[in-house]
Amino acid sequence: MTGPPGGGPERGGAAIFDVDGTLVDSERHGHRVAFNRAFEELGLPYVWDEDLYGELLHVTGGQRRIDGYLAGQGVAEAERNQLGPKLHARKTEILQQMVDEGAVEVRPGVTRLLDELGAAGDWRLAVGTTGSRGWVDRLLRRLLPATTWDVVVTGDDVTARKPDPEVFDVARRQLGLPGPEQAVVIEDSGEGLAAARAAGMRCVVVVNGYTADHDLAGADLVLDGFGMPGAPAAVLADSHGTGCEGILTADVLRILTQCPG
Ligand code: XBP
Ligand code: MG
Repeated sequence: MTGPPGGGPERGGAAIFDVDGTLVDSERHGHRVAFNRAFEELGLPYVWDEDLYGELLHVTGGQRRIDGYLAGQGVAEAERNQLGPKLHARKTEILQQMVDEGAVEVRPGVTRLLDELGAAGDWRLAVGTTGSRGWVDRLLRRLLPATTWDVVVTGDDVTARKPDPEVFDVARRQLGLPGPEQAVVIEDSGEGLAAARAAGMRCVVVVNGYTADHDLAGADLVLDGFGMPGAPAAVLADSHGTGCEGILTADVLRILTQCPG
């Protein structure tokens, strides 16, 4: 692969991908449906509609999301401590089933970018998600079988959730990167962006229907999709002048890992 346009660096770095909303469009018709089915199975009266779920998504981590919601419904802490883990475990099983049934889809352009990074031969690939290992591994195996991940960090491997940077700090350590500047994070949300920035990493945000109105100040590049040849995404912000024309490529990521400051 020749060097990127604009005389960018020859060597790649590490690309750390968020999962929900980034690699896959998993929230509106995936997790949200799984939560509602778990509520119904346990005889609870709760239904998270699409608008309410968009608000609840600001609480990262499904178990925390359930706990915060139940607290808001006036459920006492002792009962929440019983009910929350049970609900979340069942929801995770339901989501795994939904993944197996093809209910969750990879976002357009993701496979193209991952193939490009793999073919370049000098990129390390990682996942940094708040989601549970229970479904993450299964989803990566089933939906992105051609991608070899050097590191996969999930919500089960950290104590704090995004916007805390722990998930990306752990990914950097496991990748053996000397510093955060060799890594570029690809995220979909304000919480993910804040976590990446707190970890000292460059961050590309690929917004989706739930995150287009998030506070994305400080993102190094913002797109409304990964883009495909002939079907570029909209470039919503390009603070380093990468020259990205709506298709997120390995070259664009390469340039971002070398931007000063
Ligand atoms: C998004 C999340 C996750 C999912 C639900 O994670 O906050 O909690 O909404 O998955 P990310 P779990 O964008 O970091 O991938 O119920 O397994 O947490
Ligand atoms: Mg996300």
